[in-house]
Amino acid sequence: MKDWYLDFVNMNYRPSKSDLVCLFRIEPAKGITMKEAAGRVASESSAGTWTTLYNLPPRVKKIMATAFEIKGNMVKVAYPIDLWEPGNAPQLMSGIAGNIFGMKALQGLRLVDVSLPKDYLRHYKGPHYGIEGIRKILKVSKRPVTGAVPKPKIGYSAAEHAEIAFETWMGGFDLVKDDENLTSTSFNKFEERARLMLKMREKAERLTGEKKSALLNITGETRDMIRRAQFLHDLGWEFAMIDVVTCGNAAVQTMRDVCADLGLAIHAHRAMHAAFDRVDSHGITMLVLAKMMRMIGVDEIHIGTVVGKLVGKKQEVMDIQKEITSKSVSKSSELLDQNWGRIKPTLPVASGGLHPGIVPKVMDILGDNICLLVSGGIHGHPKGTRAGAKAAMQAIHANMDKISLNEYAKTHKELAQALEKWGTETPI
Ligand code: CAP
Ligand code: MG
Repeated sequence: MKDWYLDFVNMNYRPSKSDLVCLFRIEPAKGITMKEAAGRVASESSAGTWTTLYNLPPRVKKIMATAFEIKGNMVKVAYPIDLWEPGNAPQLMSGIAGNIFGMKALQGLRLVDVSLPKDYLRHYKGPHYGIEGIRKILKVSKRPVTGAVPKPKIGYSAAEHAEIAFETWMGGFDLVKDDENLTSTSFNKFEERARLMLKMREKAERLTGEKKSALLNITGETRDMIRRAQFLHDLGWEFAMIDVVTCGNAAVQTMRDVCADLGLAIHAHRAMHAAFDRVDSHGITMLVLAKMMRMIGVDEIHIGTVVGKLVGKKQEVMDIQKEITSKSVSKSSELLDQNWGRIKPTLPVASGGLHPGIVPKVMDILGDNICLLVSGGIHGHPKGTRAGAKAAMQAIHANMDKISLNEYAKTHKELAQALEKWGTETPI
């Protein structure tokens, strides 16, 4: 059947400065050449369709995408800027991450990276606070920002939740985070939790002399999120947590401005990301999701730990960290070049299966300019939450002072007790 897919392929094309460029990993279906597959991806994600048409207005030619580089399975596609509505993040994903994933002509397709040109980025504000802003709120300049989720992740009453929060703060942690599936339940209403946590925060700040805060989960229908953000603001909280994948780009765009106006930094949980970023041969990388979230403007986002309980290879996690914290990223085999201009950096969050015994391993890979969430790894401490948080703080200080955990444990009993229980192994 005659088709026009190959009109979307031109190996001599050089992207213009204003083109948005995507890097795809393409696995053609049987009987389809790589060039044809590349043309189909470029066509279906821009101005093409499955058959030749007869009365094309000349404008169509100007917004056709072009597959311009094929190296093995890796294909680069350039998209004219006029294809994209300024400031419309859902529309971008409907294009570069839409129908193309379902084409029968492909056995597998992965959106590996997207290079956002200045002409596109300029319609987004990026993080309101960014890394510097978060550190200023918490008065933590050098070490990792620390936090924990009460565990089990759901089931406590608001009062029980607040009690655990107090213990976590008294153990030296900066933040207490709601879990991704805790919003407002019959046994733990959002408003009651936010009020009771406030009382405990004030008590912990008085007793420790340290700044404490919380990542209260406002996830829900957007109007509920606006109401909850307003409620947090009225109580004097400084952060709001959003499950950005289940809420969607549009809601995150709305909440970026609502939270900025209310003086709330956004903590982005990425629950559901592994539904599309886990399988190398198909889906969308966490790198792309993290770039979209920095562009829209979350202040911190989970990127993985490499050594914890959840998937995330070392190179991948380090690439994501580089991408959300740098002013610009130069291209490599897996990365496109990216200039972030005036968009502030987003703080990487490492969480998932961490305990004091493996905190140094995470810091050795990701450094100190991160938010470390250690949850089961403090509540499971033999002497309880407060001792667990102390043990995690001791592990952080040991690493920053370049002292081995075993050495440090000789004079820090909470760390010794944690090592006794968990050693330095990774939980599965
Ligand atoms: C971690 C966690 C986080 C995961 C999310 C959980 O708890 O609260 O949601 O870290 O994964 O529910 O498992 P633990 P990621 O510290 O007790 O494991 O950070 O990779 O998005
Ligand atoms: Mg969780």
